[in-house]
Amino acid sequence: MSFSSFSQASDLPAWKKLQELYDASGKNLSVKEQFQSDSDRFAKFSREFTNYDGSKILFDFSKNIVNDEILKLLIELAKEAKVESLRDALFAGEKINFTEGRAVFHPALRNQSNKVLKVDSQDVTPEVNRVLAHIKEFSEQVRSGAWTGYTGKRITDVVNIGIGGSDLGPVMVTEALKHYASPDLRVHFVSNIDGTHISETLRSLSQESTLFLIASKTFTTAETTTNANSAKKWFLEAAVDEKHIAKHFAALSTNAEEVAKFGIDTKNMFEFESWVGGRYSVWSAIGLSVVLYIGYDNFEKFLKGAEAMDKHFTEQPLEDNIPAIGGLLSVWYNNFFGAQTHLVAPFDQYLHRFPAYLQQLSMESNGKSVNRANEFVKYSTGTILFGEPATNSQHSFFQLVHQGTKLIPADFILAAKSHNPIQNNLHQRMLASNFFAQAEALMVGKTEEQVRAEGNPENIVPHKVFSGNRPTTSILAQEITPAALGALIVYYEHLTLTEGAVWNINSYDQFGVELGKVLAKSIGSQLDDAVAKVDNHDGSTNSLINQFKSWSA
Ligand code: G6Q
Repeated sequence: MSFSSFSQASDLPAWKKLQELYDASGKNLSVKEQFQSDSDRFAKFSREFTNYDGSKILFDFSKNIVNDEILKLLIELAKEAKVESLRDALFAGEKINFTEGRAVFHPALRNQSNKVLKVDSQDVTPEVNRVLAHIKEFSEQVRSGAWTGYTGKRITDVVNIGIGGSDLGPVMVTEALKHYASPDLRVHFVSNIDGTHISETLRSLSQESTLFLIASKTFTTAETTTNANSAKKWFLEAAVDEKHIAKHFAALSTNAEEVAKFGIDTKNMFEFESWVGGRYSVWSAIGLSVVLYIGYDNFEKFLKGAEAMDKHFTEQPLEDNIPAIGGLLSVWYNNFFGAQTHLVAPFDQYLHRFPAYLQQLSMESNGKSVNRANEFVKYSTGTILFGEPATNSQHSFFQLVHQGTKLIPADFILAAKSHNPIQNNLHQRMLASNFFAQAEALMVGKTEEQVRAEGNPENIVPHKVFSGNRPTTSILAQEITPAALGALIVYYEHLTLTEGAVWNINSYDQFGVELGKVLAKSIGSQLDDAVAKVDNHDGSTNSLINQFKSWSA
C-alpha cells in the first residue's frame, strides 16, 4: 500500500518539527497579535470554494492558531503522511478499507460527469446510473400521484425505517433542504428500537397513503428489521392482503435475498454496493427519502455540489485544498494542543441535524486506536464532535467554550441569504451578527484592564476576563441550496479522510458499532423469559437484568 509506508505519525520528521515549534512558540501564538502585525492575514488564511453552479462558500481559517510557518509544516506533515496517496487510492477504487477488504468508493455515487470509475477492474458508473434512473422514475411517480396506495389514494407520507448511516444522512438532508420540499409529501424517520419511535410516528398516519422505505445496507440490522416488521403488521391490520405490500414497501439495500424474504418485491428494491459505507451512503439509494421529498432535480444538484468538492479535493494542491487544511488544523489542535473536542455550530435552523450527522461521520470513522501497521497509535486520534445550532447553543454550552479550561476548536456555519427573510430580513441580520460577534469574541477575548474599565469591583474582575485566542473556522455560504449542502458535507468527509490519513488509521471500518449489534442479541434472548433469574454475567449486570424483569413484569 503506497499510502501507508510509515507506522506512527509521531515519528515523521514534520510531526517532530511541529512539536518543537509548538513548544517554542506555537502554543503562545496570539491570533489577535497576528492580525495586528499582518494586514494580509485574512487573505492568506481564507479560501473560497466555487461550486459547479458558480455559487461560492468562503472558508475563513484565519481565526485559527496558525501562521505561515505552522501551516507550511502541517502541509509537510500531510505530504510525509501521504495524504494525497490515500486520497488517490480512494478515488481509484482501491481496497483502502483493508480490514474489511473493501473499496471506499462513495465518490462514484456523485459522478455526475460520468467518468469511468472502476472497482475490481469493472466500471461501476453504468450500475450507479441505472439505480439513479430507477430512483428518478419511482420518485416522479410517487410525487405526481401516479403511484397510488392499495385503495387508489395518493401517497402523502413516507416513513424511512433505518438506523445509523441508513438514517442520519436522510434525516439531516431532508431537514436541511426542507425549503425545497413538496408540500404534498411528508417524510418521517424511524430509527430507534424503542417502540415509542414507530408508535408515535404511525399514530397520525393512514395505511392507505403511507409508503415505507426500509433502509438497510445489510437488511439484517435488528432495530431496522424489527421496526420494519412492526410497520408491516400495522399496515396489514388495515390492508389485510399481503399482495398490497408491493405498493407500500420499498427496500434500499445491498441484500436482495433478505429483502425478498421480508416480502418486498425486488422490483421495489433500490440497490447499492458493498463499497458504500453506511455513513457515506446518503448519496446512494439510501437517499431515496430525500429524492421523494425535494424531487430528483434537486437531488441531482446535491450530487453535483458534492462532486464539485470532490474535484476540488482531488485537484487542488494541499496549500489550497480546503478539506485538507480543515483536517490538518484538526490534527494541530488534537495532537499538539491536546484538544479533545470539536464544536460545529450551524447558525442555521435548517442545519439543526448537521452536527449529529457529522458526529457519526467523524467519530465512527476516526474513533480508532490501531494504525494501518497494526500497532497501537502513540497519539490521540478521533475528535469528540458535538454541536447544536446557534443562536440556541450560545444560550447554553457556549459558556464553556468562552471561559472553560478546555480548548474547543469550533466551526461556525452561516448562509448569507436566508430562505425566510422575514421582517425585512431582521432575523437574518441578528443571526449573522451573532455569527460574527461570537467568532470575534472568542479570538479577541477581554482583558483585566477592559473589565476594570467597565467599572467592575476588583473581586469580580477575574470572573469577567475572557482569555481569547479560542480558534474558530467561519464557513460562510451564499445560501443553503442542494449544491451548497452537497459540497459542505463532502468538505467534512475529506477533512475526516485527511485526519485519518495523518493518524494512519483505517477510517472506513466500524467494529465498535458492530460489537453492539452482537452483544444485545445474547442478553435479548435472556429477556424473552420474563421470570427466570440470570446469573452468568458480572454482579452488576445480573442484578440490573433481574430488577428489570421484576419491574417490567
Ligand atoms: C455506518 C455504520 C452504521 C450502519 C448501521 C445500519 O457507517 O456501519 O451506522 O449504517 O448500523 O446498518 P444497515 O444499513 O446495514 O442496517
